[in-house]
Amino acid sequence: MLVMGILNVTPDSFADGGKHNELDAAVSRGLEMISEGVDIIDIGGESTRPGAERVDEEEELRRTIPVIEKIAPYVEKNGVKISIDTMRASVAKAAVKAGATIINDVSAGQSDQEMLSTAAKLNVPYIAMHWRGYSKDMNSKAVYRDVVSETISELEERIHAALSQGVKKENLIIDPGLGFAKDSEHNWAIIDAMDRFVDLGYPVLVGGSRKRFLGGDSPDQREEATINLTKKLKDTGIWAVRVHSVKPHKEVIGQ
Ligand code: PMM
Repeated sequence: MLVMGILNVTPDSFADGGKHNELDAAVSRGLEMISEGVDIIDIGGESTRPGAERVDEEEELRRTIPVIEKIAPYVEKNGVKISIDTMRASVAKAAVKAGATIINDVSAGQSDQEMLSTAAKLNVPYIAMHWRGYSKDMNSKAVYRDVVSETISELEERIHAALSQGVKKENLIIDPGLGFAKDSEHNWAIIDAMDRFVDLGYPVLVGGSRKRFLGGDSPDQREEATINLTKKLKDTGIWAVRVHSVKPHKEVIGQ
């Protein structure tokens, strides 16, 4: 099981804030993750937390591309990959040009009409996450009769869309989208049924790190619960966990 380390380049991501320090802080966190044994660094410039507003394309490019360019020279020799966490085809394209080799699209092609064909052309692994709409009002879409079956069938629709736009089967990775249009009980039901997602036959990425369903009043208070989640997922056959802290998860996995 692999560890994907989260590198969010958003104004609230680095404690000392300020645009001047943002690039340096992001690059040094990326290099720190490499030294901790990360497998993939997931770089994103748009917050997808519940309630978050969208950022414009120019700002997303400004936040992410320089970080990728600066980290890219260090990744290959350490056997690490960079993924770009974006819903925009243009950002995915620029990121791959700058050195990213995986596209992580939380909307699974539903936000940008050009995304699936762009991913097909770029011919890199493409992560398709279960998504019902933008963060601003996604909580109102957390309505299910059977969350596991519905999440699976909606993911299957996205798999079909990706394949029909030319994304190769061997490049597809799926993600149940913990916390995206899902209440706490929905997230836990999905976690308990992880074998059904693995059985779909695609590598499965799970991103539960520090999310609200883990309890606690702030993201920092959810670190222990995040580590326990990785312990729980360890033997389910999933491909990777997407987490903020790399080291404890590498330890749990035992690599
Ligand atoms: N979660 C967030 C952002 N990107 N990508 C994937 N594939 N899966 C996720 O669960 C996911 C994601 C939001 O979490 P953050 O604000 O802590 O980055």
